[in-house]
Amino acid sequence: MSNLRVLVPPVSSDLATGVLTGGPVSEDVRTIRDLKGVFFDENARSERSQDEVVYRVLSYQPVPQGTSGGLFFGTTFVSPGSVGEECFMTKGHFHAKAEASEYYWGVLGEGLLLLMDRDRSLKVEKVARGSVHFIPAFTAHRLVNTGAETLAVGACWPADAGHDYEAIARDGFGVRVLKGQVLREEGR
Ligand code: M6P
Ligand code: ZN
Repeated sequence: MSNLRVLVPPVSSDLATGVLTGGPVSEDVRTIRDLKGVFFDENARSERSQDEVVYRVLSYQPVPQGTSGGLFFGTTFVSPGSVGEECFMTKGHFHAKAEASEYYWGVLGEGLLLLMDRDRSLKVEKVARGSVHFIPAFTAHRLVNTGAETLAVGACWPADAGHDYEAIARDGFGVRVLKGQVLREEGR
């Protein structure tokens, strides 16, 4: 027998905050400017400070995007706030490889996970510290911060899932979350 070296993995996730450190960790930031057409009240969005951060995503992508069999790991941090009465949220997406599924889990804060399948059937799940959310194949997903603190949500998704933002930009998500209200949005 011979000694085998024990390695320290390159990335850590702070379980209390979801913050990823080490490398390589990438950061994507979405400001009010980037979210044109996402909120119901586009006027309210266009009139406010465009540089305000709505959410950011830290991710660890150890294999090239598109790698079959690979996995990515990340945390989404959605700021507290609203555009008009509508709570801050992510753009939301289907996967480009539509059959790819994903896990989300609540780390910090309070929010909702909006899920919409290909027939536009909706499901809304409560996101809280420790909640585990399986996002099935063919299902669009969007996070909403309904609380007063940052919402941090972990995610693990296939490296070849990709993002399809078009369908939601065109047809909407079918549900709008205002402060204290979850409303079905009909006929768009
Ligand atoms: C999670 C994952 C990412 C996604 C991010 C932000 O971290 O699902 O793939 O990019 O949330 O969501 P969106 O791409 O809809 O803005
Ligand atoms: Zn996804």
